This record gives sequence, C-alpha cells and structure tokens, in this order.
Amino acid sequence: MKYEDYVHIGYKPSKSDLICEFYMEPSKGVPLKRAMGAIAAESSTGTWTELTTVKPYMKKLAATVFEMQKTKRGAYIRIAYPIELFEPGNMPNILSSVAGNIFGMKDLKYLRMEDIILPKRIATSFKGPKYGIKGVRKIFRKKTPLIGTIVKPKLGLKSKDHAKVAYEAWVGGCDIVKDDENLSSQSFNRFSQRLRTTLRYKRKAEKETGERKGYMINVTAETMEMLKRKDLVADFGNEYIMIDIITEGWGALQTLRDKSRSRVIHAHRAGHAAFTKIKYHGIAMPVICTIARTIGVDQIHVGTAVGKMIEGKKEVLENVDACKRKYYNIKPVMPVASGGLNPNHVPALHKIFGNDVIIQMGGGIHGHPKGTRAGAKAARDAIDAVMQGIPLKEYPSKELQMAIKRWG
Ligand code: RUB
Ligand code: CA
Repeated sequence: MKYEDYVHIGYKPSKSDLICEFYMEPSKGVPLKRAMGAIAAESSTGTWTELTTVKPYMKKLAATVFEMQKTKRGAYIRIAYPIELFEPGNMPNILSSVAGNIFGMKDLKYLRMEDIILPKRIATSFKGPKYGIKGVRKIFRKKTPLIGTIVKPKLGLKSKDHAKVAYEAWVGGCDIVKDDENLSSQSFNRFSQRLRTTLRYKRKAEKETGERKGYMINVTAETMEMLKRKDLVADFGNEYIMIDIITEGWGALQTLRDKSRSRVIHAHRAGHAAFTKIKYHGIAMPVICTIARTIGVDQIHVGTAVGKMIEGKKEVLENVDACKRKYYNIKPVMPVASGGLNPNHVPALHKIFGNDVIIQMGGGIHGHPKGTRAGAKAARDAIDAVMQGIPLKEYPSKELQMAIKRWG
C-alpha cells in the first residue's frame, strides 16, 4: 500500500477502532493526501515504499484517515486504527504507534495530536483511577474546592524544616501539602527522613485542627526505587503519593498504578509543555490527561488560566473535560490548579472549575507577609468567602486582606 491508500474520507470507523485527531501541515511540495496518508501508514502497517512481505490477511490492519477539515496551512484529520494493532494494557506500545515516529517525518512540517479516543476494550484493560474525584472528596469529607500548598523553597530545606513548613500550612487551613516536582531524595532532605518527619507533623496538625490532612510525597525515581518509596509510604500508612508522570514515563506509571493497591496518586506534569505548548506541533494536554486517567492517576495538574503558566481558560477547560468527560466506567480525575496562584485568584478559579478542584498555592502561601500559617489561612478564608458569596475584600480576615494588599 502507498501512503495515499491509507486515506478514505467518508469511511465509517468501527466501534472498536481507536480514534486519533491530529492537526497537520504538509511540508513544502508534499501533496496533502500523501502527507495525511503518511501519518496513518507509518502509525499502523505502512512504510515509505511498497513491500514484498505484505500478506493479504493484513489488509484489515491498516489505519484509515476518514475525516479531513482543511485549514489555511494544512488540515485537521481523524484516523481510525483497528484494535488489533495494539496490545491491551500496554500504553507505551499504543503510543509508540499513534504518537511515535510520525512526529519526525520529513513529509510533515508540523503534526499535533489533539485528541485520542480509546475503544472500551483497550481503555478498560488499564486500571483507571482508584479514587478519582469522589474518592478524594471522601478522604477530606468536603464538598468545596480543596486547598493545597507546595512546600517552598522547592529545594534546599532540610527534612525538619520542610516538615515544619508543612505543619504551618496544615494548621493555617490547607487540606493538602505536597512536595515540589524536583524534590526526591537529595542529600539535604532524604526521602525516608522527610516522610517520617512530615507525617509526624501531619498527625499533630490533624489532632489540633480535627481535620483530615493530606501529604503528597514525591516518589519519582528510577522504577524499582520508585516502587520501594511507594512501599515505604504505604508502610507509614500515608494515603497519598505524588509522581512526575512525564519524566517517570508511562510504563513506570502503569507499574506504579498496578502495584499500588490503595495509594491516592497525584500526577505532576512537569515537562509537558515541551510538547503541549506549541499549538501546531506536539501532543495536546487533553491527550496527556486522557492517558494518565486511563492508566489511573487520581489527580492531575491542568493549568490555572489565571496564574503563571501559559494556558488560557479555553485550554484549561479542555483539560478539565478530558479529566471529567464520560469515559466508559473509568472514574473522573480531580483537576489540580497550580502555578503562580494566590488567594486573590480564588473567585476566578471557582468560576472556571466549580467545586471540583484542588487549588494549590506555593509562593501565594509561603510568600504571605506574615508567613506560611497566615498565608494558608488567607487561602482558606478566600475559599470560605467564595462559598458564602462574599467578595474577598469584604471578608473579615486580616490574613486575607493582607494577601489582597500584597498581590491584589
Ligand atoms: C507551583 C508549582 C508547580 C506548578 C507547575 O508553585 O510549584 O510545580 O504548579 O505548573 P507556585 P502546572 O504556586 O509558587 O507558582 O501545574 O501548570 O503543571
Ligand atoms: Ca513546582
């Protein structure tokens, strides 16, 4: 089959097909049909030349470009992939096909995967989230947005000081405290020491506040080491683990989910923008959300629309949709808004996300003029104000008013 033979606009995909949506621009001088066909061919059964080794029974394995919407420079296309092309329960395998070599082909100037729809048999061959939105809510017994913080400075604090910052945040009003994405087991703050000390302070904070508190400790490491850390977290009875899904890799994330029977998995997406940021090339964030959801994370960073990261409201809502849209019996994932946030952002965030969100503030809590505890109180008060329909400026909280003055 030639590249062009993989294009059949109007073809009706079967219910069991895996569907991908791409934006593509052909390179100069390459006909659109050839370029579209190249994507389907190279991500399924084809290559640059016709082969002598093809068997008649393989014909039904070819992917098909079945929809095309031209744009000024290229087209949005949809490709149907027969389910037999993939090994169920093997995400690296699936992505090596549909998000692999095709990004580097000369015939294409740009290619961006916009969406992926896995057929039921493939999607449900993965574990999916154990907790998801409902499960997370149950832990904290709360219906409002949850408030979290990242211990800052992100690197450098010794274990004891890290734990004390966490404690201050919890007693100030945070539900959740998390490690930063690049904190693992550096010499100044070893994993096991941090776990032990921070959990001691967590229990103290729970006792003093009468509330459930969460500690999302970062287990990101080489796979076997990561699993050891996950086990240690379980031995200490902590429900949460956090992982950097992009740098850890999809195979290792699957291993973590498979081996982790009852930890809540928080997914940090550090590095995603290397392929999600450019609008005409790479992989869009909703695809990342869908893959992570399929494998089974319970929470994932989706952008803020109002903070320091690049995504606007439209993109954030697309990410949230991928976390929450109907997806067979796979649970919705709790969206996390994080990056450059402070208490002033809470009303806008609530408008965008509704109640199903974890709002994380790092600098926006530890940068409060009166310190972490006051910063956490300001953040918590901002949530309370919004839930009561009171404008932040009118809410009787000196900590919140200071935060408004500082960043408003
Ligand atoms: C935020 C922070 C996170 C960002 C990453 O700290 O440390 O790593 O959330 O971005 P601060 P994203 O609150 O001080 O900005 O959530 O968009 O992946
Ligand atoms: Ca960070």
